[in-house]
Amino acid sequence: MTNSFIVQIKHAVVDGKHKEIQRLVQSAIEEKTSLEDILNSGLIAAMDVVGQKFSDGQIFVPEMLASAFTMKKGLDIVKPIIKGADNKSIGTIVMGTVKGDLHDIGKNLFCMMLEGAGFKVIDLGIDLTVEKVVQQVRKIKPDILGLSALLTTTMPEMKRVIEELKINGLRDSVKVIVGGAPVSANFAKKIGADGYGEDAAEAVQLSKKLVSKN
Ligand code: B12
Repeated sequence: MTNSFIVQIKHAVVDGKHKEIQRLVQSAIEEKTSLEDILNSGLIAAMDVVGQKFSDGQIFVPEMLASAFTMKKGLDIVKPIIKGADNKSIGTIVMGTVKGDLHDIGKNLFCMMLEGAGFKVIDLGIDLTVEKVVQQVRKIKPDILGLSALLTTTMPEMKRVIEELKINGLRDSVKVIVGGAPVSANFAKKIGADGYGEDAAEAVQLSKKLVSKN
């Protein structure tokens, strides 16, 4: 069911009303709206509208930035609740957005949900060179490496990372998962990744499955 807070949250993100978003998310939580609804029907649904408006030429980068900023402020309220109490780590995951790509909202959301599920998450950030990713995998020795890309032009970087891991003899020591709006299960298979998650919830399940096979 979509309640009025969800509708207001969605509108606030679409319109970039960053001053209102935290009060709205807080009120929705107080009214016992599920976090899943706040995220999926409110915050995330808003970004789809923003993307469509951008594609249609109704808005431009500054408006998209304002929406992204508002979304992030909304996520800041949800974050401590999702992360929950201190859990014993069920595995280590290194995450990052590939070279040339500055989109990090989806990655950050996935990181939050992984922490909530008990993973130790090391977020390397955005615009990561292949060399930096490989160097961090060598140093941290994570169970999983997660790569995010939101641009069709940056997706090939994921393949480059996998190839470089192979060249450095590290490919068999880490599971590689990929995601982001333009990425698909088919693409993941084609570049030799170990998995793909369409959204953060599915990606957490995938990550759990991958560490349980270790
Ligand atoms: C917000 C936004 C921006 C913000 C980003 C701010 C930020 N800090 O992230 C700003 C304004 C900076 C921006 C800039 C640009 N953007 Co932009 N942006 C978006 C927008 C509207 C929303 C993205 C988003 O946050 N979605 C919400 C999150 C929650 O979803 P998500 O990222 O897909 O993540 C989920 C899953 O994919 C998955 N997931 C994500 N990562 C991972 C990783 C793993 C390992 C796994 C398993 C799962 C997983 O879990 C997440 C949670 O469920 C999209 C449109 C869209 N609907 O995608 C365009 C969009 C991605 N942008 C686009 C474009 C073109 C650009 C620019 C080139 C615009 C320009 N002319 O400058 C620049 C590029 C900058 C760069 N070098 O990266 C295009 C890309 C088109 C294409 N075919 O490549 C889109 C699709 C808009 C459009 N419809 O045209 N953008």
